[in-house]
Amino acid sequence: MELKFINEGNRVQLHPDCKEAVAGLSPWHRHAVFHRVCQQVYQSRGAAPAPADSDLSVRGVDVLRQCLSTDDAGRISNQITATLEALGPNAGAHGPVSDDPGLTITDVPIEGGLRDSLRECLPLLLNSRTEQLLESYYGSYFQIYSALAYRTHANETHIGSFLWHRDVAPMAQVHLILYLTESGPETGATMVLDFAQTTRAAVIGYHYEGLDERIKDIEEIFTETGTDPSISCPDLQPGDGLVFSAARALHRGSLPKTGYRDTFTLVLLPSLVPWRQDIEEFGDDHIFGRKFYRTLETDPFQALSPAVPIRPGDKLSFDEQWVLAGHMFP
Ligand SMILES: O=C(O)CCC(=O)C(=O)O
Ligand SMILES: [Fe+2]
Repeated sequence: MELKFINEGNRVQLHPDCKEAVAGLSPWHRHAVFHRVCQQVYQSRGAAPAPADSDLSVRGVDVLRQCLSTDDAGRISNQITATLEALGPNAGAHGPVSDDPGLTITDVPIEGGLRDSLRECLPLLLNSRTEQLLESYYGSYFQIYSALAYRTHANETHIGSFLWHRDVAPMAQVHLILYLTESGPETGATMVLDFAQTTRAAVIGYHYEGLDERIKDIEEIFTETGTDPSISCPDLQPGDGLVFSAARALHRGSLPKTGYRDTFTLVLLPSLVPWRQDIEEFGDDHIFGRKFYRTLETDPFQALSPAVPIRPGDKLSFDEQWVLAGHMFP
């Protein structure tokens, strides 16, 4: 299928004649086609991506040291405490809001002074070195689709994203997690398996497991292969970040053994324009105020990727081999 486009300033719009064809693709495929368009636009602007030889490109995970000073990270963590305290005595500032393990994680509303601080963090997180890392991974510009902050309290029971999974998301979706508290075996962390091991797990049949099928110990499935998984779980200081490919690399959070873990996550996707331009044109409500996280069910060809309803019969079926294997493109 040849796609036609209409130029609109720095962006391109899909030609109306092609809309139906693109809408008929699977959500993964539609997002991959959009990514290809982003790569062509990037190259046509004379931007040459650096070689994709970083750990993020080759393995699917990389560490970003000292995006913020330890003091600044601690100050934001204190703002999270103040934000939750202001919501009431049982809003998750000093303990989980209930015994339900699902409520071990407290979403923090990003408003007021906390929002000002996190807005100021964006250029520190996406500094020129990280911009280069991401642009070489993508071969294109990228956008911040949304950002979320959460406080995770100590708990024995791991559920949801604290069990091994891949996010049901466009293959290009990258998460950048800024740690505001220390990360390590005692203090809570994020564990990632690289692309090669993720593919090996997919061959055995472990890939996009639903919430009820996810496991806590990935060793269980690797015993079948006679190999041990090599899990990446770097110790991080407050102010360090972790960046990983959320749909292509198996990962899970690990809960702190005492106290709490504070994190700020950026959800990144390919873009026709540099990430700053979306903010200059549209502000940052879409970043800090999003309530819709099912990024596959969005239209990447429209600015800010608004949600599009999944069409009847267009269920998310996991039968595309390239998706299961964790490839970026079909
Ligand atoms: O909280 C964590 O450490 C992991 C979160 C996660 O699964 C994700 O960002 O996709
Ligand atoms: Fe995840």
